[in-house]
Amino acid sequence: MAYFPEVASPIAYEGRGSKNPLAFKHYDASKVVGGKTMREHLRFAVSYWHTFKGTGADPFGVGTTNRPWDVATDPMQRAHDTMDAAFEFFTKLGVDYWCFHDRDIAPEGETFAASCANLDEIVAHAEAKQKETGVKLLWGTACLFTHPRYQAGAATNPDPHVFAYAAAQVKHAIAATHRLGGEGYTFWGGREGYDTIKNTKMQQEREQFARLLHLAVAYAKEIGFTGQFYIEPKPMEPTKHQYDSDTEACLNFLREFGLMDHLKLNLETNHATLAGHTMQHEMRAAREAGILGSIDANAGDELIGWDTDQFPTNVYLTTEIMLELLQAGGFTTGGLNFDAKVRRQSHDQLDLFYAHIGGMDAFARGLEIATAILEDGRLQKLVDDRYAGWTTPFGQSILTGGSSFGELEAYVLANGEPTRASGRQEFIENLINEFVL
Ligand code: XLS
Ligand code: NI
Ligand code: NI
Repeated sequence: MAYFPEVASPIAYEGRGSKNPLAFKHYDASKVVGGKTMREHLRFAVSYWHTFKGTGADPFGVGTTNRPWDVATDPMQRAHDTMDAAFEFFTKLGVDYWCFHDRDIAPEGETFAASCANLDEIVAHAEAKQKETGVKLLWGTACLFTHPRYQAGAATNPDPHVFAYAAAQVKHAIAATHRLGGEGYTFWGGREGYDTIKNTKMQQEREQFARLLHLAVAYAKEIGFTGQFYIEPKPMEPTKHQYDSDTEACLNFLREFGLMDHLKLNLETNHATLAGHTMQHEMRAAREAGILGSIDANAGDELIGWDTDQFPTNVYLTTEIMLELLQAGGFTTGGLNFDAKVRRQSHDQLDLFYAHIGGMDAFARGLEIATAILEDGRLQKLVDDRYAGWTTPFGQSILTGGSSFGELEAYVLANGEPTRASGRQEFIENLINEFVL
């Protein structure tokens, strides 16, 4: 059975002039931009939880979607139907990757063993679908935040019994990811933080979280899983505070617990803005520390203060993201995962296509614009010129520890007041608009 009968054939690239809402205007998979095809640069993934399991429910209202794959009375039948719908969607959209949580694809059973058996059965189905379609797994993860047992966190729970449960669940989720040839595995600590600091041992909980990650690294080695592990920073929501609140907090955590060699970051746009940063800031901090791994592509709302996970359509934003990504040398194991959901009123099947097509086009344009800005070179030259003093013998001697306070004082006495240089912010913004407009 076809779940998306309105979309008869794979979405095609029709170019700028096209008025067909089911066609790409900018994303041309095989077009070469800066030495690589768009497909190789962008590595798009669809997230299973929003696109196939999202109901449209929000804190004020029930679900609004009516999905034909979610109707069978038996939950395992629904899980199989959903997997069929998902692979029909991936192939019609023309993406190469997908991402999932264990509990998105298979329902929790009566016991832990029953949950694992459910997962194994559905993973076998997914494996067959991947083989049939060539679609690959970007990353897998475990849902450690929905079930009531995790109300006080998973790895960071005050009860070691819950830690053990989380560890057992992560073990199976890594095994499932490995079986599906996943290129990565993500840790997003939804409840790995606190609701109130007044009942919390913060350092104890941070140590517990590090333990879980070390155990995961050891298990990956044991089973030969060579995919990349990622931490996905988020400052809050559902908890008041999450320990992996932003790139710099994660860096401190990874360094403190000896995990720098084992994990990179999966950065999400709406999480960056919740943390009071831009996505470009988060990417810059990760890139310069060598831990920029993957991206959850979405966008927040300027006025709504929660993780609205909207589809990214703002070309200025995608340009900033692609500028950082290109300067990092592009993805290796990571990709652009649309961790985004259609709005509550966009409840029919076609909306899922419109949303993803728009996101893919916005990133394709962002890629072209960012490539042009970098090839032009004027922006980089402005920045390099701004710091040119640090490349002189005088600047270098400061950086390499060759000058004392006394020598610097002598320099100032001899050379007087520094000349101030303009930061040229407006000039730079206009320069970027030369390419965007
Ligand atoms: C929630 C997170 C989540 C992770 C995967 O805010 O973005 O969707 O990406 O657990
Ligand atoms: Ni995410
Ligand atoms: Ni999110």
